[in-house]
Amino acid sequence: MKLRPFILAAFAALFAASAQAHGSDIEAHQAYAYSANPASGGVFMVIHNHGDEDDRLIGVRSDAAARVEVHQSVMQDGVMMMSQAETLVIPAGGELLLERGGYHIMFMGITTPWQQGDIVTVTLIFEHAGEITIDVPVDLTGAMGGDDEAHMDMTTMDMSATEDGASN
Ligand SMILES: [Cu+2]
Repeated sequence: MKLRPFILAAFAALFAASAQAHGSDIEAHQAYAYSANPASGGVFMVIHNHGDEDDRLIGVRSDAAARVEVHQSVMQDGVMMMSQAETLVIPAGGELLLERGGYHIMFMGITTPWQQGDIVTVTLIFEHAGEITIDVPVDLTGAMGGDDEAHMDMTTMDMSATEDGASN
């Protein structure tokens, strides 16, 4: 007789947890992980907010690297620089793009070097939606962001070419 309310409470807690996850307005699409070297890499995706309230990405977490941060890439004097991004808003009914050359989830000190087809598990922490954990496939083919790399290389080459030209 004394046990019953206890069991009911446990079931209620379980039910509440799963209901919350299913009722989330936040959805991640087209996620992929890319690394150009064994030590660091990025995770990219489109985050949709199907709700009618703005949400914010307030943190990221993963066991796949020593440090995981939300970064922003910006072009500064022809050089691609990265800095830790402030809290990112996913507008109501809108989306947030994490892409090469823009916002991305940065993995520094990768635990095991990423191989094509590997899965990187990352937890996104949202102000309203809470924590959402997704399994992201590693795609080293660079199909989506190969352009960015090419632009970066070209920019560097153009810069040195200009400098050479000026000194001649
Ligand atoms: Cu970065």
